[in-house]
Amino acid sequence: MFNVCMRDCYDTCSVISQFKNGTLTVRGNPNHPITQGLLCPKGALLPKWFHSEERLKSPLIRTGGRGEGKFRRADWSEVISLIAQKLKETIKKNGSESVLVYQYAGDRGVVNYSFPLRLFHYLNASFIDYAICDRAGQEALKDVYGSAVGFNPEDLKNQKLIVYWGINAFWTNLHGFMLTKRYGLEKWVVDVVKTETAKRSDKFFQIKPNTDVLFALSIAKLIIENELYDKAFVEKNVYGFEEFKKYVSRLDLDFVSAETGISKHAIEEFAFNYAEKKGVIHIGYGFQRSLSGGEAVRAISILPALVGHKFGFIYDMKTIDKSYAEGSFLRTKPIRRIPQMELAEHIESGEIKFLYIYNSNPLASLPNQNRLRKALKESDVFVVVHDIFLTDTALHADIVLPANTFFERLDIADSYYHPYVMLNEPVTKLYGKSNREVTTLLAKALEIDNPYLYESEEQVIRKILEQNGLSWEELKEKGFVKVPERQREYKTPSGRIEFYSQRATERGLNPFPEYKPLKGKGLQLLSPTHRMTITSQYHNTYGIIDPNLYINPKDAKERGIEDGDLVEVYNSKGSIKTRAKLSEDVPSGVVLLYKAFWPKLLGWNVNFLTSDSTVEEYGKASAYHSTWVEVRKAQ
Ligand SMILES: Nc1nc2c(c(=O)[nH]1)N[C@H]1C(S)=C(S)[C@@H](COP(=O)(O)OP(=O)(O)OC[C@H]3O[C@@H](n4cnc5c(=O)[nH]c(N)nc54)[C@H](O)[C@@H]3O)O[C@H]1N2
Ligand SMILES: Nc1nc2c(c(=O)[nH]1)N[C@H]1C(S)=C(S)[C@@H](COP(=O)(O)OP(=O)(O)OC[C@H]3O[C@@H](n4cnc5c(=O)[nH]c(N)nc54)[C@H](O)[C@@H]3O)O[C@H]1N2
Ligand SMILES: [Mo]
Repeated sequence: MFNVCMRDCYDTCSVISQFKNGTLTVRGNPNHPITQGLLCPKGALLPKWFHSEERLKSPLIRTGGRGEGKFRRADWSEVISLIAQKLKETIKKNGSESVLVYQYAGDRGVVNYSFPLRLFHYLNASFIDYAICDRAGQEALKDVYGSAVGFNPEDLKNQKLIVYWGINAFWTNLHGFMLTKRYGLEKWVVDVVKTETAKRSDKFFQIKPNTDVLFALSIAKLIIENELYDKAFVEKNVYGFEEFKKYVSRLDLDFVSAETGISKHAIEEFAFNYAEKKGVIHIGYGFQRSLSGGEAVRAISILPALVGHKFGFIYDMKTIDKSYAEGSFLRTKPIRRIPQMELAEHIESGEIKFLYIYNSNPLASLPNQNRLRKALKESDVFVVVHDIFLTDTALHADIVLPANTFFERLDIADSYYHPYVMLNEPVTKLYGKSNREVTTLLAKALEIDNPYLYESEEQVIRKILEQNGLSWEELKEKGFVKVPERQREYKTPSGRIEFYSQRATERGLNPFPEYKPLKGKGLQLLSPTHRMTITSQYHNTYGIIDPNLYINPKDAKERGIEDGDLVEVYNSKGSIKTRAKLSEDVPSGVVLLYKAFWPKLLGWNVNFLTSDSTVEEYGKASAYHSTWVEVRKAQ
């Protein structure tokens, strides 16, 4: 059978699976042009996740206090009618906008991700404005190019150089990393931390956090002043070049070097070699989650255009129109969206009375957990959580619904990295119901007879393929189809690549990327990805959690901390205790805790410390990395 690893991951692998004698086995699809039969360590362990004894098998109804973990088992008919009744009551008493559907990164299946939204559109409920992950970069690239869609990784085969800027590709985009290796590209890394990607690359530019704007602008300055830019391309395609040239001419390289921690020689080396090799820049998602992330992406994205490399950045793909699955046409009232990072605030205010959560574990993944948990405990919001496991979020629900996995249903998935749409077939059925099945049951219990709420997976998939000019037969045969590349224009106000961004000025920003020094109190806490997990997934099933605080030996010494010591990490948001791990990979001034594991398993995760501030000008983008902490030896 063909499956797709549905995790929120660049690679979106095509998988071939088998279910025999009660056991699932998986291998990579060798014919897939990008993933080429290789599974990452997480993917190879999927059967362990699938067969996990911890999977929810029956719906649960809360019997104790919220979060206490006391539930009773119930059958599906009881919980579905309870939810339907509660929905009706809430809408009647508090209006349809008091119902909020919160879903996100759990499963990328086109049907599974979106189908429940049909019901919530039909009910005119409130939705989330998804700003937790890549928002700042999306906005920044729209400012410069009119869209965040960049380079097709298949075309890397004709390239000389890839720059991994703020992305730990060896962990988060393994197949992309292998592709650049196969094609023999030179690899450079710009990162704060000496990551596994940095260790496996040809050049590493270790930058101080939040200073990428300066580094990118100084590279632009050198390329321009040494006449290494592509004059013909710039003249034809760029808006505001002369003003930009003036803007960067004022930069002092000694200042840049002091702020970024990158020597003048290394800045020159980057600029001259980059201009010669016309590298593709893979702009990461991780690093733009900070107060300076949007400005940084704007500055970095100018570099490929300067050297005449059309769309020479990787950020997003957006190959197909999937909106049919979501069915926003079912609404009769304008949509109200609640910023994802402001969930706690909107619970505190009492405006949300019914919260339906699926495909997401906000009680692990959202910042400022102490505030969110307090808000939930003190409010009268009715919470339904549909998940495969009893996560922290499920633990705080009034009703928990068991979900099945992508091995148990038909679906398709596209990728935000490569241009393939892939087929996912049901292999067997173990426990739980799909997001679509639950939606249909709820629609029935609510006595809604709209046919869109009862479509089968195949009906939705066929319609989407048809709308996008893709063949169902080819998909069935190969397990994947390629989405043809379309002619692309710059959808900016000037129709050009805007070095002077008119769109940015409309939001009160400087037309050119601006450097604003960010200095908090104490040590800056980064919370990037871990190799063996996808945000909060697999911690319980793969049994691998690295809860250590990575700290530079110099910072540790100043605090009398030795390797392995129990330390307290604290700030105004909270305090946690863990072991210190001394590491030169993390520069002085920065500490690192891996992101978002299950708090249930250790009593905490990094999001008990992270900042929930957002960047207003960049669509209320998250800023996890703009968190500062102090560390001391624990008693
Ligand atoms: N500190 C810190 N926090 C972060 C980040 C960071 O960098 N630092 N990164 C952020 C980013 S980039 C993201 S994208 C978010 C992601 O945060 P979330 O949206 O919370 O994603 P996951 O942690 O993957 O949780 C997904 C949940 O969906 C469930 N699930 C999986 N498949 C299905 C299914 O088919 N049906 C149903 N109903 N449920 C399913 C899983 O079991 C899991 O509990 O986290 C953010 N949190
Ligand atoms: N194994 C694994 N893969 C994943 C995920 C996972 O949890 N685990 N999550 C998935 C999701 S939801 C997403 S969004 C992507 C994220 O994929 P990545 O973009 O690779 O994510 P991160 O590891 O969060 O961040 C990348 C790097 O940014 C660096 N960084 C932080 N601040 C700065 C800065 O100011 N400047 C620079 N230059 N670098 C900085 C960090 O040190 C880190 O190495 O990965 C997806 N794939
Ligand atoms: Mo993400």
